[in-house]
Amino acid sequence: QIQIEDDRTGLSIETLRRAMADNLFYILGKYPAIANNKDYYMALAYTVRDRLLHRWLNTYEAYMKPEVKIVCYLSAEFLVGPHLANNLINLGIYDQIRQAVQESGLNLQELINTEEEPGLGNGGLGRLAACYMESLATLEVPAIGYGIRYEFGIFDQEIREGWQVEITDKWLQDGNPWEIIRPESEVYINFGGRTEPYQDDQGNYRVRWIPEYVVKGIAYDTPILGYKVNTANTLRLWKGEACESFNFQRFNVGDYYGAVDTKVYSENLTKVLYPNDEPVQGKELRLQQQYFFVSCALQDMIRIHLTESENLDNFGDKFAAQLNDTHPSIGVAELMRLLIDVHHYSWDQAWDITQKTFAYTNHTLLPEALEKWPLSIFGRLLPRHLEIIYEINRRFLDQVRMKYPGNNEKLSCLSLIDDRGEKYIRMANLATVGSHKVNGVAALHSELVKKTILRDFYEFWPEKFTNVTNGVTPRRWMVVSNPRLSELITSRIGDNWIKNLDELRRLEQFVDDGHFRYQWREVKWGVKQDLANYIEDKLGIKVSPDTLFDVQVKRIHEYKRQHLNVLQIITLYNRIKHNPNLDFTPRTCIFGGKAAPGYYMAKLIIKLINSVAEVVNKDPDVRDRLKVVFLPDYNVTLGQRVYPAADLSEQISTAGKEASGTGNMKFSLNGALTIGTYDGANIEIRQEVGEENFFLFGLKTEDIDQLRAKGYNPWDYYYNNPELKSTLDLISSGFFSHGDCELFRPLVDSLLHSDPFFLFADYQSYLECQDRVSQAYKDQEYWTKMSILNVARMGKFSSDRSIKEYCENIWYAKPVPIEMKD
Ligand code: DL6
Repeated sequence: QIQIEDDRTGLSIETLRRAMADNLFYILGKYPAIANNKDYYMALAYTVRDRLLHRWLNTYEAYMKPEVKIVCYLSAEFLVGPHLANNLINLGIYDQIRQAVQESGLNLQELINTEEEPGLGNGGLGRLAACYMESLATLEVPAIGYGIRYEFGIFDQEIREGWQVEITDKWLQDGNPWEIIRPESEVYINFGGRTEPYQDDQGNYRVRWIPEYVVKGIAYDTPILGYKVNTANTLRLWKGEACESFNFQRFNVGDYYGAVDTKVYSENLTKVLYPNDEPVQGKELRLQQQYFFVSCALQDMIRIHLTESENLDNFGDKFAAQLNDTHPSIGVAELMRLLIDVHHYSWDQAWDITQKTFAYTNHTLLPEALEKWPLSIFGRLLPRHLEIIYEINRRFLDQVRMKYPGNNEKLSCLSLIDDRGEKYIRMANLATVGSHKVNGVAALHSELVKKTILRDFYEFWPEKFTNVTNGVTPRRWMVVSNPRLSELITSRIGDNWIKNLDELRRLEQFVDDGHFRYQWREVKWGVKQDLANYIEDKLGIKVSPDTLFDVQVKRIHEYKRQHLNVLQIITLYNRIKHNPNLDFTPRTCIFGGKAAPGYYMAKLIIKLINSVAEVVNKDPDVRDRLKVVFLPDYNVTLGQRVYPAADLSEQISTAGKEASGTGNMKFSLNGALTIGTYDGANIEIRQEVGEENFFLFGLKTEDIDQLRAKGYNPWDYYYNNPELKSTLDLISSGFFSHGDCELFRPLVDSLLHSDPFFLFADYQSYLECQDRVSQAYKDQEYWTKMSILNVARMGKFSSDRSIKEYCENIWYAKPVPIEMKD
């Protein structure tokens, strides 16, 4: 007997199979005979979505209750990665679906592989937002993620003749089965124009904003399901649309193209994600994007609040809004505007609500990433906000004057306006003043925030500053991406670790169990073999899982020092060339990562990696003991293949430059050992896993400061270190560039003449450390013990822990378990 509901919710193999076939026919309009894997993926995705809709709707309803506090994560980026496998795991229906798919004559993994991932982020910051959304749901904390539904996400990377080529990312091309459009949640966003004072009926002085144009924001919702709970939170991404998509007035006077002009203009707003290039100052569209999504979010929050409350007095109790870096920090001025101009609160009331609502996370100390907007652009686009920012600044600087009478230096540093030349709005200052808490993303980083970029604010408000060390979700980064290791772990300690990562500690008891170590190695070997197959398939390069897989995957940036890794590889190559029978631990050096399109040096580093690969991989003297591979188009999906297969994780940034890193956590959690500097979360990882299970090298932040103060001269290192010298000379000689001595000159010259990221200073220490790695890898039993201990002690780096800290210290938000109603 067949019931209709069954098809949407049932979990028997037979029902799942039928549901998929129904969706294939009724949603995709295809018969099995003409359907391809993409069609089946879509049919399956709808089948899964059906099964989480009940949870999603029940969750939404529960959040409407006045006493429920909702965390609103405001982020210009959400790098969520593919949804299907994660939803299967979190729903707890992976095995049923696999069987149903198999009984339909298909292979689940193949369907999973066809999913186009939404690349709505550049790297760490966007991926962190995604991990946090998943943990919020798993911990049953009410949350909405607010961001932008970019039509084109981060570009796809191809490698042609060793160079990066950027290809438009068309992730929406085949449709997106996970999102639901919510036309009823539309909002209107003003831009440009002017402001005008007026008196209302009661004689109050008010200001109204008469915009030049208005854009409509349309909400697209994606459910973010927690692991084995009923909570399905919402990721609400906004798309820009014209208020009126067709202008009849223009059409009637014969202006056919003008008739759709505003549509084109408005939709441009959310067309494309900005790659994190050089400074954004001149990029007006970027400021428009930021204001657009933040205003959409705040208006949405106000609407939600007013459905259950009469006024906004308790807005700060209903919502905690987290500013993910300064990108959404215009929200401070926007909430003030909404409260004062639209809802008629007094300045003081509005300011209390605003400060109570917002908190700000800083993710970088790099000067080029610190946002400041020229006043000219800002005032033209957001005239009312400029007035509000001036008033916030006036009041704030009065407080500063009170504390530091006559200290103009302090006023100038703390001011929201930089007026030392062309005037700018300093977004980090705005975010700090408008928030009740400011946090960095790892212990060292949070200390550096207090000592450097926000030093004067820290002195002024020490209690505002705190740290929340980043974390990653073990559901995606272990259960989904490394099922073999997850199963092995579960076979020994049960599966509670998936929700309580500290339980991994229980693995320590098996570290001396030879059979367990054998199984551990087998798992690693199998996953390495999979990656080796992938590499051969994609690049035609044969690599052996018996070699040490030494991996550096992350955005390409000089501060991350992929080129230090390359210098090391060339040095190893030189050693083999000088002594072909050298006792050498065979290594496969794997790289992956995108360079920002406008960042020439980063692109040249990619070219260098590929050029070195070309020479080393085919040199018969090397005898396959050293291989170099650059994996094109590194993204979340590829990360899921790579982290589990690594033996060695390269975390070699210049000390003080990597705010936290999260790749470092994903590697270690999957049993790779880290070679790393004293930077970001490396420090805390080392503390947790034990000094003896971590390969530390290089200068610390204070050493670098001293060296800089003393006068750093890279030439000294070049002349005094023969291996370094011959490595550099080999690059300059054109050996890796078919005799072209000019190709890599910008890189080599930058190192010799300034070396801003202190590669030469760390080179020797790095090489010696790599020698220790090679030595350690020879003793596989010992290496396996270190690998197990790494995994066993990584509990701290679950994003569940980070989220609990945010809830306790910053958001004051509590779990709300969802009861299922029909
Ligand atoms: O906090 C997430 C992530 C850190 O792990 C990285 O260390 C850091 O570089 C990254 N920061 C950015 C900065 N972008 N902006 N602005 O992506 O954040």
